[in-house]
Amino acid sequence: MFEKMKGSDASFKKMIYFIVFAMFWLKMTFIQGGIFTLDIENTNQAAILAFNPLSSIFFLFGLGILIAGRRGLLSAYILGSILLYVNVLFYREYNDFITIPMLGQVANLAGLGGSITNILSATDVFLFVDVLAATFLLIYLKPSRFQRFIPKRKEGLILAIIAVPLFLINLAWAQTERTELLTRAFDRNLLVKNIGLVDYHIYDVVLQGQTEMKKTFADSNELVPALNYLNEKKVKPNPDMTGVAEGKNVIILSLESTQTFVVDNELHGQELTPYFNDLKEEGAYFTNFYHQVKQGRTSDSEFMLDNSLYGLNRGAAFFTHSGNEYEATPEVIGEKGYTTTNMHANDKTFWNRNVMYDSLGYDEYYSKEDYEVTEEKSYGWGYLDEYFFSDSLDKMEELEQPFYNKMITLTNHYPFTLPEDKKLIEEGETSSGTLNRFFQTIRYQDEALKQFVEEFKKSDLYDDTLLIIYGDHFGISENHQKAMGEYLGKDINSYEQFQLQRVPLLILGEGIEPSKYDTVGGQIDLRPTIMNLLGVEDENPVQFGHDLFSEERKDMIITRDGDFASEEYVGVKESCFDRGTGEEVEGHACSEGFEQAEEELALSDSIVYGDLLRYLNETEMLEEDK
Ligand code: GP9
Ligand code: MN
Repeated sequence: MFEKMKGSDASFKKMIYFIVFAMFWLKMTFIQGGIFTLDIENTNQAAILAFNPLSSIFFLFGLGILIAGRRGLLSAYILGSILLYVNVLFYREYNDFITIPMLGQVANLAGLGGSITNILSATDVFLFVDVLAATFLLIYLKPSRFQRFIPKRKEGLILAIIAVPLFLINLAWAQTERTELLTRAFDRNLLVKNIGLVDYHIYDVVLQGQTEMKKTFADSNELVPALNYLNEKKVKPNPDMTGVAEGKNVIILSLESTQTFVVDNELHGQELTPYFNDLKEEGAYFTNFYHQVKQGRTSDSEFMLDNSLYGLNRGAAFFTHSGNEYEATPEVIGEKGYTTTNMHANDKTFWNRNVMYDSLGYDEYYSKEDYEVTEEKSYGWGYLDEYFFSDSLDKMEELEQPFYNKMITLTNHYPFTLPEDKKLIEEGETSSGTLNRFFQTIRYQDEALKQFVEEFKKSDLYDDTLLIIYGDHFGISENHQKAMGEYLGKDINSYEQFQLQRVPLLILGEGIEPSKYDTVGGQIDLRPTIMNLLGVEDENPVQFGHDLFSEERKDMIITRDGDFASEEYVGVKESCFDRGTGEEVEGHACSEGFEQAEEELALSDSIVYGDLLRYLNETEMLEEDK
């Protein structure tokens, strides 16, 4: 056949290109579709998966040719194959894809000893058959026999350039399934599923590059403005609350998409959260507590909870800054003898939690693989809350005490769907299906909460545990303002929209007097509040929150958008409102608040982007020397 082709050099060349490209495409498609479990849910997703290797193949092979012609193409083929295979091995062991910060774990693969045989499979040789074929085509078919198969550098350049529109098409197509795919920096399964494994690595390199640049140019002096600012704003925690929960276990229960407006509210004459409505009377309940998350959603709330630093404006710090140095709650109380854990029945890679929890100093993460997740016990996003709760209680009873355990529910997540037999209330009747269903999942979550708290109260843990329940962020976005207005019976202007960002916060435990607090605060304040209750001296001065019980506290909460609520005002998108009445007031009344918001967010960003906590000890020593 090749002999015949000899006459037509151009078509011969095209054929070689075609075979080489097609072999790699087939292999990538097989690995992505057959070895990785990427949960392809519909034909559009399957088509994206089949399309996404193309841009990387053009880029990789084009670059190879551009650098070193025919040999460059072969080198690219071999290197690309190795990259795929290392990921296959890594995936089998960790059920995850390699990131640059995780390269250390790739090295561990070599040291796995006995278990390396578990991740190697005899059929893996088929993943290299094509490498032999490519070597034969590109090396042994000597130019002397086929004079004209000599790829030109220029061709390499053209191929690499073609990769750009291919990638843009891929991205636009993927966005039909997932909006803001790259900026929201979702979990790696989603990235690989949508842009393919090789492009995912390129993305990871770019992300890492940006991070490193910011870090490289940072120095310890940059921490000083933040330290000064925080020193100035410092307030004394409430001494009456100091140590009321000393030595106790802590359960932080993060309720998915739970907003304050559902509390003590009804639909069709039925309470949406009957259990929580009663439970809140048993502890300290905060009525003006806000979420402060942005694109990182749940992960941002976790970031604030443990660091008292703001999340980022773009992307999720959990994803982009998991390699930073932190001095987070788990690390601090871990040193005081606490066992620190997370329980959440989702994939451990979601929000990069498996990596970030290590950075924050958690001892253990019980993720989906640690729960008995079956089809019957799952719906929508996965494991139904009722089962998550009962399994988690069993796990907690086994933990070494005292423990600090964060639990994150899942069922009340967009698109808010439930099996028929779990619907305890009729759908809503507003113009938004999303809001109508949200009422049902909220009601379900409350029932699951009831089962959990009642069981927990009967357990031995109850007397020795502080239970902190909060909503992670909104469930109903601005897009459903009209429907929300229909339900609440009022117009939702920007003030009302801001007030809808309140999420419940309830602190329950011995020593916590049942009371309602109208303090204005947010997730950034959780850490100092918890530390004070535990009586732990938290020496990390870089915290933007303040004890919610503090008498000295100035009412203030700043959102990631730079909006704020203070004791008197709510400042939203440059408009100013009286916080109590919601009346719009003169803009200058809010100038001070906006300025503080801007300054505070910039300082927090400088710390995260510059990885400045690594200089903490150094800077403190300098301060002491003065
Ligand atoms: C996923 C869960 C939901 O594990 O935390 O994430 P979200 O989309 O709410 O950030
Ligand atoms: Mn969430």
